[in-house]
Amino acid sequence: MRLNVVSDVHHSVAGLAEAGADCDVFICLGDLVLFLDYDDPQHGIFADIFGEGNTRRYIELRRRLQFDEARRFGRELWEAIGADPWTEISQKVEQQYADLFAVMPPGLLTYGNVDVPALWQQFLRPGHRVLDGDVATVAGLRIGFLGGGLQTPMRTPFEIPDEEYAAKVEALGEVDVVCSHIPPAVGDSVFDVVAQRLERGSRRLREYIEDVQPRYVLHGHVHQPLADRVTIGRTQVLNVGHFRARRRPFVLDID
Ligand SMILES: [Mn+2]
Repeated sequence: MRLNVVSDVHHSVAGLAEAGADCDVFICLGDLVLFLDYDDPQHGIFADIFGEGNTRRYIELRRRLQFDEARRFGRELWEAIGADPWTEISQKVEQQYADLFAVMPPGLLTYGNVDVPALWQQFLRPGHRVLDGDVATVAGLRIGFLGGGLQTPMRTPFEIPDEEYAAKVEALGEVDVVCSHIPPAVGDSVFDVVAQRLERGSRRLREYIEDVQPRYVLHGHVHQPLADRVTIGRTQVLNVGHFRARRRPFVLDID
């Protein structure tokens, strides 16, 4: 059985329709929205609203981990245009979802941390099945899904408390494949060599892998990882890559 998997789409429409070709199952691990791209300050919702110069400054503050200053700067920008942030942002998120779901292949989908689950429903088309904390069985293969991320100072839109994430992990039971937006907490998987920072992986997911030993764990979230594959016992943990940069799916053949 062939799985074509994408993650971290970040409003990249190019190549998305084709990503579902020549496979038995298409899977998307979320992060559909492009809010802020550290490597591309001209694009994304923040740049659309405030322009490239302000975006560069905002990114610089966050790169230096000055999150309070970045938030203050953001507040000043919003006050200057006199708009309600959520109204503005949600309209732009909806536009990005409309663009993406129009070409999203039918398949199994879960949320990233840069997603707004409440806004997905209206854009789903027939054949789009959303799973988060539950299992799909395809040709006898049990595939468990874990959406979203854990809480960080970045305060991206779909971050959940550790206990809530752990409950979703526990709800999976035994599966053959785990599809999770974030990786397990393993040093080489969570370190981004370009951003030079550790992303948050899940310790509970790591424990689950040690106990249950699924054949594969497929994840995204870390755009430029130190290692895109690690093994934990018999389990292969594979980073499927940053679709916005790759423009093609990760292909996994399972016998
Ligand atoms: Mn991402």
